[in-house]
Amino acid sequence: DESDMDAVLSYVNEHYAAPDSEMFGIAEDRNVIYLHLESFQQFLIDYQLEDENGELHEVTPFLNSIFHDQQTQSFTNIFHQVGQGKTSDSEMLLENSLFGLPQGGAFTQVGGSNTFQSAAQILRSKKDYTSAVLHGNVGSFWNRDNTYKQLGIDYFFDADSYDMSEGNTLEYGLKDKLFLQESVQYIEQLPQPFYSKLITVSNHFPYPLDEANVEFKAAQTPDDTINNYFVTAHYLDQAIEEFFTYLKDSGLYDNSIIVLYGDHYGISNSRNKTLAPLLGEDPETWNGYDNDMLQRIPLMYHIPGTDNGKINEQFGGQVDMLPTLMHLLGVDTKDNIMMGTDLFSADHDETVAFRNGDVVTPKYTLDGADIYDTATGQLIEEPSEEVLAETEALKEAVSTQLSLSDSILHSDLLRFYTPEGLLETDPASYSYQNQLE
Ligand code: GP9
Ligand code: MN
Repeated sequence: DESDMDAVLSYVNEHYAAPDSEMFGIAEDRNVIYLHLESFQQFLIDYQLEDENGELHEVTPFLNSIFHDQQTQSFTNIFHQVGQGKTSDSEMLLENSLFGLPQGGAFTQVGGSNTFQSAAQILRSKKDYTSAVLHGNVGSFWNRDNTYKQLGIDYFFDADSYDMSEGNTLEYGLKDKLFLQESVQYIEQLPQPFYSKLITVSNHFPYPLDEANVEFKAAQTPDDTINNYFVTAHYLDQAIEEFFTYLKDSGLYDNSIIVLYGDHYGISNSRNKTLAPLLGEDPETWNGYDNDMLQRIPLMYHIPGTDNGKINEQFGGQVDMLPTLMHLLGVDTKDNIMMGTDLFSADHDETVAFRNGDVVTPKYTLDGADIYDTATGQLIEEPSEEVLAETEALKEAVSTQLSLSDSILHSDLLRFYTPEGLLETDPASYSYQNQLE
């Protein structure tokens, strides 16, 4: 009930990480363009697949160039934190800095009824932003159509806004190249500044692709899911490259911040021993630590016109994306209810929670009952009292963070507390009909 909000408020006050003064506002008043890289894992970045002649082929050359660009703040130690809600859990994390639920999908269970203090709503309130989500699949998938109204998303361009004719789609919707090409006309018409998210789908399990679009040779393991993952990732890379060209042609590029992120793993743990040799690892010694390290996803803030881009090694998760973005846009988050902290802040909390309660920090990786040294990957077989105390505290911290997030969602706690200056969301005012033409 209402008093549960007290625990949330004191956690948030204590946990708050003040912005770094160099980074605060470096993307002020720019349009935000989130590019959702479906099932995209960090290991693909700079990865080269060896063919049967021993030749190496870069899988995602364009994304690699963005990763190394001086206009990009890139990260190498960001982990996905989704549960069974997969894509929609990643959306919950980055729109609200709240975790999905321990079971099922939060969008499905509470997305259509809860009160939120979302990115869209904060930016509308403080900076007069318009907001939009674009996705080439039916709007009801993951209950997005209802959830986005609760999030205060102004425009939702779903399958109805795209040419979904037979040859244009694969199992999970419109092919990425077509989706991104058609999307530009919509974002071009949005009142600026706008906050937008484009959700791709072609790099989705089990990674099918029509012959005409295959421009990369599959891997040669006994597992076709793994083999074709590289093929669809390459297609996604090309689609993103084309999209950057459209952005430049439309004039939107220069006054936007483009944020690229992976939503969750594409290769499940049960397949990782087959993947291991492609990563130069021995399947025989593959373990829980190795699985955990593969949960890293890309996160890149591409800010045209800047030149202080670098590859950041801070540890963090998707829960940190909302405060990080707000601070880049020059919006402080002191009064907001967020479970994560700004990745650029000196006070950023590098304790990363997996949805199942496992933990990664720069020092320890806690996988079930196993304790690993994160830097070396060594299993700590007989942990000292000190190590036990430290790792217990980490488990405790993560369990507090997850359970406070769960109580917010389960008890709809945000209806009891509105930060100063945050406008009320009116879900009934959105129909997602009669959108821009
Ligand atoms: C469907 C797409 C896929 O619209 O976003 O969701 P996922 O299966 O990855 O959760
Ligand atoms: Mn997904």
